[in-house]
Amino acid sequence: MAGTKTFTMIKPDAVEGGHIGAILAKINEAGFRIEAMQMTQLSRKDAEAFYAIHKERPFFGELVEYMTSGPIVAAILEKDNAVADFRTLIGATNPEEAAEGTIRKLYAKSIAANAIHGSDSDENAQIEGNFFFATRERY
Ligand code: IDP
Ligand code: MG
Repeated sequence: MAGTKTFTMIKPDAVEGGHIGAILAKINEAGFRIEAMQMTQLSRKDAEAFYAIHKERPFFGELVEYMTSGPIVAAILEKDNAVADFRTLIGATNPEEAAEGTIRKLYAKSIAANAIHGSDSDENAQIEGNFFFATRERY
């Protein structure tokens, strides 16, 4: 059965562009409840750990540079079928391929600076949520 939680980050380009409010409104309008939220800036060590799964990919260095370039907003979101429904709401990784009306289509600048993160599985949603919000029992 699909889980009820996912994890997101509003990425540095979208924070810098002034899109936090519009993106949170879309998230709420799509039926997600915000369970935890924090604005923070990732250190290099944080970004390398969060994206460790991508460390062999050619864009890893660029990804870490970008994700540490400014503040992000991390949040745990709750809704039925949260992971899949949130991936639909944010759209494809490459904004040029993202569907009309998706958050990436509206706000992403490039495949790297693509405005928002969404967990890709229930297991990763739990790991990623705990990465930021492990001081309290949430799962
Ligand atoms: P996802 O965020 O849609 O799940 P992933 O393939 O997991 O996409 O990649 C993680 C992040 O790495 C992307 O959101 C994007 O910021 C960055 N990224 C992915 N592919 C590329 C690329 O080809 N060039 C530069 N950055 C990339
Ligand atoms: Mg991914």
